[in-house]
Amino acid sequence: MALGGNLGDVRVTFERALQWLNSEPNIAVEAVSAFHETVAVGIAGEDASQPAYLNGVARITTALSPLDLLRVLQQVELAAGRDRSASAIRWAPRRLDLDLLLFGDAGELVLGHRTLTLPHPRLAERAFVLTPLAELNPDLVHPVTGATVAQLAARLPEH
Ligand code: A4P
Ligand code: MG
Repeated sequence: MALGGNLGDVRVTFERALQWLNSEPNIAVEAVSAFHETVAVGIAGEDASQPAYLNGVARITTALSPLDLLRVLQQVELAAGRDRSASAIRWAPRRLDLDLLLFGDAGELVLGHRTLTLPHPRLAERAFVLTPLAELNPDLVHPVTGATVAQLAARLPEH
C-alpha cells in the first residue's frame, strides 16, 4: 500500500491511518518504510507550485478481498478529512491518499476491475512509490513487467 499526502501534518495523518488499519480485525500492518518528502508530480511532470508530498509504503496482511480492502482504505481517507468533492480536480492536494500497489503473497495478482487496477497502473514509473517500496521489498516482482522493484527503481530517469 502507498501512502501520500500534501496537506496538513501528513506524518501524523499517516501514523493515525496505520493505527486505524492495524486495529481492523482483518488487517495487520507488517512493515512501514521511511516517509520521504517528494516534489509533487502533476499531469505534466513535477509541479513545484503544489505543496511537497510526504510518501511512504506499508506491507499489509489481510483476509479481505482486494475490493474490500480498497473500501477500507477509502474509509480511512475520508476519516482523515480528505475532501473527495475537491477530487473532481484530478491530483488535487490531499491530506491522505492510500493506494493499493500490489496484492497477493508475492504481489502476483493482476486485476482490471472498474474500481481497482492491480498492480497500480502508475507503479512502475513513480520514484515516490518505488524508492520506499525498494526499501521494504526490493525483490518483489511486478507481475506485468516481470521486473523486480529494485530493477524498476534503478531504471527511473535521473533528475
Ligand atoms: N483505483 C484503481 N486502482 C486503484 C489502486 N490500485 N489503488 C481507483 C487505489 N485506487 C485505485 O483514486 C481514483 C480511483 O482510482 C479510486 O476511486 C479507485 O476506485 P482517488 O484516490 O480517488 O484519486 P486520486 O488519487 O486523485 O487519483 P489517482 O489517479 O489514484 O491519483 P494517483 O495516481 O494516486 O496520483 N506526487 C507526489 N510527489 N506524491 C504523490 O503521492 N500523488 C498523486 C495522485 C499525484 N502526484 C503525487 C502524488
Ligand atoms: Mg489514489
